Amino acid sequence: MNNMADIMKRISLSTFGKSLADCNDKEKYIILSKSVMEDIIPKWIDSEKKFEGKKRAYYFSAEYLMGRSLTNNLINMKCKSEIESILKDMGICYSSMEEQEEDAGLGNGGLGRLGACFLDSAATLDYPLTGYGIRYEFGLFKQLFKDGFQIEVGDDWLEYPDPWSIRKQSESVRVSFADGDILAVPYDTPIIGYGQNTINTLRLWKSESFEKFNFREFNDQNYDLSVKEKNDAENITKVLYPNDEYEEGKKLRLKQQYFFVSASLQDLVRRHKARYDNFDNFAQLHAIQLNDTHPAVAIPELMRILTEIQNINWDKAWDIVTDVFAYTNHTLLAEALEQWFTGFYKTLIPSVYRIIEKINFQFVEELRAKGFKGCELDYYRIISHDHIKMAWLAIYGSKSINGVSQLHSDILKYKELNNWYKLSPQKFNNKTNGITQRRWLLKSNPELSDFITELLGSEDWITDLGQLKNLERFIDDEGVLNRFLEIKFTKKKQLADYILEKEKIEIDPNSIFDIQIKRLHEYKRQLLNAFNILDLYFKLKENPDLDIVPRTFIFGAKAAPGYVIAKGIIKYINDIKQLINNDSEISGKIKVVFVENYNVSYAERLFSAADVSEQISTAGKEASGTGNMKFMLNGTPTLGTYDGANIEMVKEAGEQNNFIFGLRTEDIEEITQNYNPRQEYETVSGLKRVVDTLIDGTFVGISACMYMEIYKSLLDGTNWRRPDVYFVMKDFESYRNAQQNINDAFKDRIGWAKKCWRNLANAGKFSSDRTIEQYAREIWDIEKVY
Ligand code: NBG
Repeated sequence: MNNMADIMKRISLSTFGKSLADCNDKEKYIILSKSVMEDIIPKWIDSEKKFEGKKRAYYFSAEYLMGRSLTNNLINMKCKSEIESILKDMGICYSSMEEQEEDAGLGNGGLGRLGACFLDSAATLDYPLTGYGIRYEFGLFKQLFKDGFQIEVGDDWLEYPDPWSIRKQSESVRVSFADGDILAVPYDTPIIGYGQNTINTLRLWKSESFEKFNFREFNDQNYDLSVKEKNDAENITKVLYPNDEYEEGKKLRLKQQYFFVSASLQDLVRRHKARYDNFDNFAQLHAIQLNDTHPAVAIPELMRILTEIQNINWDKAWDIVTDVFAYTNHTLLAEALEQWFTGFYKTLIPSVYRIIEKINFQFVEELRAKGFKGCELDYYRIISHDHIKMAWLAIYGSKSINGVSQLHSDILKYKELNNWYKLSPQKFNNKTNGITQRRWLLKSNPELSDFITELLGSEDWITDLGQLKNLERFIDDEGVLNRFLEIKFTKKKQLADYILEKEKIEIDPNSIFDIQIKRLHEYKRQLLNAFNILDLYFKLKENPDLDIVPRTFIFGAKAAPGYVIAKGIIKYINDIKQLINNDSEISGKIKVVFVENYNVSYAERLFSAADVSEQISTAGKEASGTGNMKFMLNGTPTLGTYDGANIEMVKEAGEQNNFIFGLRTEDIEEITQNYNPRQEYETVSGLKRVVDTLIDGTFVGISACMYMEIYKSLLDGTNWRRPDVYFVMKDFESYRNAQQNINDAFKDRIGWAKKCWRNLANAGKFSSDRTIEQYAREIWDIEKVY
């Protein structure tokens, strides 16, 4: 990077109107990022050119959880140390500037982060993949704790302008709703592949009104009305819905979906028409992946554009559409399957609704011709009981449907979507999720990364994670294993310092760091973890000399603001934290931390410092999980159920190097009918004692009501749910045993390091590079362009 210092000085003057020396860290961060952008942009333009005329893939996703960009970009540009030293010469400290960047938190959890990892991998592998989505003005809420309760605060991530995106005003498009037209303005962010050979684009749309200001209303002194249209339009992309694995039938949410999908498709069609005068080759040049059903309205929208605007006949258009789209399913939870009330569609986007009716009609006719009738046929109706089933629409309109781990894809095929599988078996396939090693190892754990490079004698693993397998040869090398343990200790100390600063809790890096970080949901069973902690606490109270390795239990989780039980569980864990951390009698043998505002940047610190990875969902409920892979990549054994990708991870790294417990999917199927958690409650030692803390006054105050609800959900159920639907009580004993095994195994330091090492060495399969290769070859049919 030539003359970086000069560029920064210039940008400092033009952006902030003062000299660099007078700028604060935040301003300096922006100046540096803008300077980096100046370097990227010409390469970005070239990269765009090399894809011209080639088949390209498009990722349609309502969420992208990008986190911070600065360091990641410098790493992928391979110029981080160079920049650091230039800054040092200028008297600027890189790390304090790095901390100034807001996380781009435009996603809820795994689904949005997967999109971000995919973009990184595709660019690194030189695949033409463009991300399309929504530029939310407010991302996922910031979480605060007040007396242990979660409080949500707006995430104003654009308070300072985002230096990584460029507004492309001239490429705006018009999106029509029944109640008026909205302007969709694109903001492009470069996605820099590792080594900078390819720079792809993430294009996010912002909603604006055509009429920014109504002069007549203003003159009539109707000040609110003078900006009403502007405000209404901007509301569409104002805020990300904070629901994870739960769908809310809100009109605004539907508007968001249609808004970004329509804008993106219009963008593709416009570009296509600039080069070709018909659509005969459209499917040969476009593959669109629907990230869950949130963008599934793309299917009727493309039909509408092709038939009503481009005047292509219906059958031909349908052939194009069903050759372009592919759909990824991300959940097995019934409450997360999107259905839209037809009334919303009819009033907001009637022209699209009419197309869905036609698609539904066509499908029903097809099925009738095949001999389907009665309930058998009714099952498949896309519109039924005044609702549109978005998954049905996505499956019918796509050429491919995939789950995100082998278990999940099998459950889809043989159970949840078995009828669809029988209808079109060739559409079904699996694409086990992955994560990018650039962010989740190279960036977040440079210490371990350097060590790996040193041992392997090359950096090839950065773009070919399978190379980690070659670390197996050091499995009996105590020198290596000790170095690994030292590095882990360093990461734990760094985390301990950070937690002291942020959470004001002192933790001991010699204790076992046992970490559960993910969205808060009953099926993920943070409650199981909490019960075991309490059980251990009570045992320590009875016997303060109990021989255990000191443990630090760390949680990080946000609950959807309207999810009462999940919020109750957060409060409960915070209460447990208070009880335990303030009890001098147990002399710090166990500690509990619930980190505030868990996000991508916090995650980077947590994954790399973990000794134990908690992946304890009810078997058959976690579609894949990707946090599990981030721990594994940092050499952390999994304490987990046979669920999602855990199964494949353990297959790679060996069950003996992980701690697997609990019911399996087949057990659950077998016992569900007759399961009565009261039996466990009465007979499993210690269980009643911990469960009763929900109601016996151990924790008092205004949370009592929430706890009563949790208690009842475990023991009594409700009229819409069996007691303990997630089998917390049933799995308690086996979980506790697995925790005891961890305690025992951890004492043998070298034995423990070997388990960690096996996990690290076998994490290669879980690179999102592998996943993207599979999507590219098996679904999108796109080529790398160098
Ligand atoms: C989530 C699943 C995870 C999975 C991610 C990414 C939704 C709807 N699903 O198990 O719960 O890892 O998707 O595929 O957020």
